[in-house]
Amino acid sequence: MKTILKGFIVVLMLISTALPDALSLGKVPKGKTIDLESFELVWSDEFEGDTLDKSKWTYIWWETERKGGYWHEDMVEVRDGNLVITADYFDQAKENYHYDKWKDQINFKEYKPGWYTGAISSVNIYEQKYGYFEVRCKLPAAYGLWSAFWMMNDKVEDVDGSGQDGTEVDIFESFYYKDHWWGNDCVVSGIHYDGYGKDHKGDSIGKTFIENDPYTEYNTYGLEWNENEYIFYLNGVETGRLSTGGVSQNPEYLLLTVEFSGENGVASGDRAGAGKISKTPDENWPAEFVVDYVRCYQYK
Ligand SMILES: [Ca+2]
Ligand SMILES: [Ca+2]
Repeated sequence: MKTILKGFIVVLMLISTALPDALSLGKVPKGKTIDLESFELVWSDEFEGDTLDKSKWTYIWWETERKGGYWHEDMVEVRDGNLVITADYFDQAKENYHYDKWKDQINFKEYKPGWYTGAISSVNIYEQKYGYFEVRCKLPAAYGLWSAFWMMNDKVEDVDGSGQDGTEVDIFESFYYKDHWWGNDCVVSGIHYDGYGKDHKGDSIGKTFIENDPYTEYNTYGLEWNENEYIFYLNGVETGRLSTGGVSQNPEYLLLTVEFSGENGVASGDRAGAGKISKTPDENWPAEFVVDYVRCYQYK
């Protein structure tokens, strides 16, 4: 009996060490609570006032078409203590106000009638390496929307077999898609590195279900990042951790984005079999991504 048990344990150990990370989703112990006492607040935006603080963020305007819609700064507002990114359909193309100041010309695609939403980033303004990063927000709830709080740097595209140069870290992604395995009332957290082509690698902690209604109630989504691992949190409680490919050892900037399912500015009902976009009175348009704050802490 003892020998059989011993053999069984060895087999279990062999299986568990042979399992690729992608299959070990959800196996990580859960429940650690973030201890903010071991951190100090080093950067934040509480979204007070009535305009976006350009000393902290920039609108993402260099990419007009984004999947099934357009990113436009008109869709980004600060009001009632929140950043509000709206998503809606417009019969008339919105005006293109941006030009490339280095080339002195508008050098990107024109806007067209279609689905519009927005995105902001701290790129070229604020980057941080390691610490704890938290957003408090209500998620947009209309079919076809994909909202996210994530981090990047310019090395994410570099292929070196590692994520240590730079990794896209998706603190949360909310896919409000019809008939998709991700489903609603949950978020997904994960990482991507070595670009987005054939060498792309990534990993995910999988789905995290949210107990309250994340579309009408605030929740916090957090990331603790140290030299060894990424630890993801929902309302301050750990949901999973990743270190696949090696953790990024370089500073990264922040992004808050909303996208539509689809490609090349054309909304699609079938991206990954999900996200049919139709503007009917019962489908919550216009939808809003409401962000109370973003706070970045560093280890003391
Ligand atoms: Ca790399
Ligand atoms: Ca606020």
